[in-house]
Amino acid sequence: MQPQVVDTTPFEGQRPGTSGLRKKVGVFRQPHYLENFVQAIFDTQTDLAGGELVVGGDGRYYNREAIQTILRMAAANGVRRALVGRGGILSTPAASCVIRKRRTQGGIVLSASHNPGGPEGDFGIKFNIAAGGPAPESVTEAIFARTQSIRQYRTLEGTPTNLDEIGRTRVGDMEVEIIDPVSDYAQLMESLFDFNAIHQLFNSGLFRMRFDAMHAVTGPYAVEILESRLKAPPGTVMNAEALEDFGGGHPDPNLAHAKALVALTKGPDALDFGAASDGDGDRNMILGKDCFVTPSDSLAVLAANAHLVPGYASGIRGIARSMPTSQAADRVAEQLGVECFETPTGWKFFGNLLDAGRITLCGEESFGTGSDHVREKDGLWAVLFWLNLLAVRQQSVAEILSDHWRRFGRNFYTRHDYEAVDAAAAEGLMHHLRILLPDLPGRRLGEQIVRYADDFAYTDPIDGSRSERQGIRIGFENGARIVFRLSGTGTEGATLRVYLESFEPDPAHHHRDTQEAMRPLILVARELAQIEARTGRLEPDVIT
Ligand code: VG1
Ligand code: CO
Repeated sequence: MQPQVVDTTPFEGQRPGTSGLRKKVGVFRQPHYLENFVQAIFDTQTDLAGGELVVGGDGRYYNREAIQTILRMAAANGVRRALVGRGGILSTPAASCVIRKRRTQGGIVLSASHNPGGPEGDFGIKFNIAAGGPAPESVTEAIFARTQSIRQYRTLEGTPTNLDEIGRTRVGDMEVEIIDPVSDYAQLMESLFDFNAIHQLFNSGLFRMRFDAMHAVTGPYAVEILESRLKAPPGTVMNAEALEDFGGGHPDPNLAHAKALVALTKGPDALDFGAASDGDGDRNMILGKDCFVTPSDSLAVLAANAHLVPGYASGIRGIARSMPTSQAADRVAEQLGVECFETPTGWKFFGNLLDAGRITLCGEESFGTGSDHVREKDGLWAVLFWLNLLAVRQQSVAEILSDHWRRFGRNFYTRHDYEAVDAAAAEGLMHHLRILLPDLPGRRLGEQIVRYADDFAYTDPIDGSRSERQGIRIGFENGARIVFRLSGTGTEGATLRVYLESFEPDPAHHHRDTQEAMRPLILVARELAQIEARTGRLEPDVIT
């Protein structure tokens, strides 16, 4: 294998977004596009030379090709050893688990998460640091800066690596170990949860569940953990086969995209429990019989009940939630007497708090929940956590949720997404809101008085780094909030996200329909942001 230095020129727009660099497959396939970004990683992350690197992805279209490119470039850049999931597969939380367990210098994770795959779909790449988590902004900015001045990259010529056989091989001078993508992760799950109790629950014959892998990466993980180790009946995992295009679906576990699963939890023959995960296995949706647990509530419930689960039996140290996530978890933190942090959107902002031992659990409204066991959100972990609670509490999902609301009050919550909006119109809308901000406090909007209105900025309590313009926040006297943000993961136009939250202390009103209960606030948000006039949209594309 001959090392080569290839001349190249910079591409525009290689700045990572909320979670890595995401573009259409066609963009990634342009000659030198992927190579430039990967070389920028090696140029800025100098520990990788002579070190170890984990490589894997969610198995989407272009995953295998990208991995061959990365392995050749890693070898040419002096990486000593690469650990690759068999078939090029590693779910995002499993990649984080392997980086930590094997103490590597980092990992390259290939995924566009919940975005559709296939030749016309999306692809993505992100770098995770030695702690196992997504690179912080200082690192992603350094990588981006490098992509703007890059002139050359290093690679090798040679035959492709066989990714499908567990064992050791070489690329140039670099050792490559193809590892089982599931075993380290499954072992970690066994160390955290009471597998016996969950097995008993399945064995009772009284409990019926389905896990929808959405033809994405969690298929093999869920089959191994739920069906093989926990002995759930075969077929418990639906859409278990991981496909390059996710079967043409949209691997986003929410009420809009996991309709078949949702239907199974309704009606006379309803399942007791339904759960799903996304393209790369870091998101989760939790359903009970006729019952949907919002991700914000899920975080709060897990925090309030963590002491019932072996891995968290000694209590939790603190909780963090992303800014748009509901304040349900704050109430639990207060009662537990632990710290609670509000961070910008994106898992990278939890890393320092987790590393410093300030928090144990964290979550986002976007179907992301996790803990200090890895440095990514973790879909199957959340499902196992819920199963463990159901087994110990011997109650239904709906009972646990109602109980929780009675204890803490209910934070009604919904997110309205306007997708593929004209980018300039979306920027204009945000600008319009920013101009309104100073005049809002004290003003009545609909039924409520505004208490504060700002553009969220965050100073990391551990390293002091500052992140600005993280979303418009409007808080009302009664605890309700409206948040406006533009997505940082989309690949087409702009996506406007409107997050709405209102607090209801009275149990007599806890079982109202969310959209109905929140109608007045929804109308305030639409009017204030002039959504229809500015985007031409009457209704959101996706409601979660
Ligand atoms: C979205 C979510 C955010 C999440 C991110 C990555 O980002 O809102 O909470 O961390 O996706 O999740 P945005 O910028 O589009 O709102 V995943 O499962 O794509 O790694
Ligand atoms: Co994801």
